Amino acid sequence: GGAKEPAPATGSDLIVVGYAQVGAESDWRTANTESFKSTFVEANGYKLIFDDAQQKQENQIKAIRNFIQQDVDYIVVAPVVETGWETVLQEAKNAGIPVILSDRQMKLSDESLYVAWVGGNFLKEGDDSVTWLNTYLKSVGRDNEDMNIVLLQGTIGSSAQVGRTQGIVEGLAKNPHYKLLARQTGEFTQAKGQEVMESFLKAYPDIDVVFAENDNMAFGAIDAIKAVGKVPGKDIIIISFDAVREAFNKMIAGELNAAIECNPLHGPRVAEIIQTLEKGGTVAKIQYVVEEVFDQANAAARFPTRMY
Ligand code: GZL
Repeated sequence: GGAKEPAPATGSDLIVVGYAQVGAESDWRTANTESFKSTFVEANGYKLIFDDAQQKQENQIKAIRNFIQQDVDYIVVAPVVETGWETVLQEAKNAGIPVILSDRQMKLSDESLYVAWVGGNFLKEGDDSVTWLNTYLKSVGRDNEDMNIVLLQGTIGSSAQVGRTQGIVEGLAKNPHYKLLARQTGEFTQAKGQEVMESFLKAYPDIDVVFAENDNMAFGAIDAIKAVGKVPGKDIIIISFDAVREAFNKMIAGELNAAIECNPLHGPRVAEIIQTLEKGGTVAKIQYVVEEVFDQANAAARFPTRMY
């Protein structure tokens, strides 16, 4: 007969990857999950065990312990918050299972507890958001006006919130015209973002700018602003993070002014790390993804090629 068909991949030679995902709180998270589920497929030589922790750290820790029990080949974690991971990562190390971090970071006393991290530069994203506001206000001749600003924060203690808040707060502090009236977490969700923005609008009748630490909270803020009869993107400038597809729609519609990209497509990057490790190679510990700033000047042109 013809050339021998390659033996179908059996369970034994698939690389088993356990992914402890944060939850399903945002469009960004959905895209991030999709990136892993489309990368770690049998056709590529993987078996993915996926866990959605519903944004609870104890669920992620349970998932990691589960992966250790199943003796997976690699554990990937998107840590919901930065602290509280030493014990369970030590258990993974004792079991000889390499841990790769994706998306958010962990604060660890022993950096050897994980092999590598892939994600966005949250501090830079925060810096870039204030730089964008400075440039925008100058372009519309409002750089000498006092600006009343509110901040919708992400999940408190997550490195996306910590880095973005630091970049925003430090950047705003450099300009005496910027008055940061209030900050509060909207848990990266649209519903909570709307709720917090409603309370901000009641407390502060003259808000000029909203920073939302992800797009979904910005979408909630847009609805809250419309509900009090104000025009989002005009009466109140809105700056968000992630730059998911719906954010482009909102920028094109003029309701969102800027979206600072945080690329969620970490699947291929993590697969690259695993492939290198499988060959006994070494990988860079910290691997940033490429990120850009989008606004109403470039949103329409860039929208057609957006991947998430
Ligand atoms: C960023 C990621 C954040 C996104 C949110 O890397 O951790 O979590 O900005 C998501 O949309 O909920």
